[in-house]
Formats: sequence, C-alpha cells, structure tokens
Amino acid sequence: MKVSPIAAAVAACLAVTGPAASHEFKAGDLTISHPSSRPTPPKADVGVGYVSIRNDGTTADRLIGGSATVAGRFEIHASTVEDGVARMRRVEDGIVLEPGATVKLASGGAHVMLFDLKEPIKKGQPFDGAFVFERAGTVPVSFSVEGFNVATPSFSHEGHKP
Ligand SMILES: [Cu+2]
Repeated sequence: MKVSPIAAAVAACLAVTGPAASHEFKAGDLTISHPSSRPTPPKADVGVGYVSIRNDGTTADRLIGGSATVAGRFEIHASTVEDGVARMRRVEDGIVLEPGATVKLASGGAHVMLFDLKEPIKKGQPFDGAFVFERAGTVPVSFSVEGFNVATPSFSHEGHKP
C-alpha cells in the first residue's frame, strides 16, 4: 500500500508536540516548514501567513497560491521599501523556488495575506490550508497560530499601506 502525500503530511504534523513546535510537510522535493499565522483582533478581516520552503530537487518550482479555511482569499505579497516607506504589493507570478534554496516568507519580507477572514485567528488554534505550486501541485498544510496580534501600529496591513 502506498502512503498518500496527504497521509504523510498529516503524520508529519501529528509528530509535533505543541502548536509552537516546528512542523513540516513534504511534497516531492519540497519541504514546507512551519506554516504559521498571527492572532487577529475580533473584527479584523485581514491576517498574515508565514512559512519556509526548501527545494531539495534539481528543478525550480514556483509558489503560485494557496488557501486557508479561515479566509475567503489568499494572496502572496512582497514587501518593498520605496523612498524609505514600506509598501506591499501582490505577487502576480508567484515566488520562484530555486533548486537547493530555501525561501522564507517572514515578517518584513514576502508573506501570505489572508483576506475576508471568516473568524478571528486565535493564538494556539491552528487552522488548515494549502500551498499551491506550479510543479508540486496543491499541498495541504496546517498553520500554527502564535506570537502577537497583527494589528499593531507597526504591522498593519490595512489598505496595503504600512
Ligand atoms: Cu501584505
């Protein structure tokens, strides 16, 4: 009997001992490490997502999208600094995952934006989602929720401005 990729991913996730522990998901040559999000205030409709993706293969892949159960819309954003002002824009053509490289979506850099939240994102309450790759296809993951509220003055995504 062949173990399905989904079963393998679930098994990998169950192997962790707590929500803050690192968890990872495999899809072919890709290792998707520690998908995570931040808590949101009660009426927020935007959240964030972070992840680290390593490509151990010999062919480039591309992160082109995803989904999350808590959000109506999932976008990949890049952060740039223009004239000393931090701005975000949607990445239309995805993020390239070069062979041998690890790409990190993290605070201050490229990140996932979760729009049209159906419910607040709560610390310690993981939610399901998926990343979509050009070659590896759709890979189900679980996002852990940790850290501080996203709606601090220094980290607001409202109106796509800093
Ligand atoms: Cu953003």
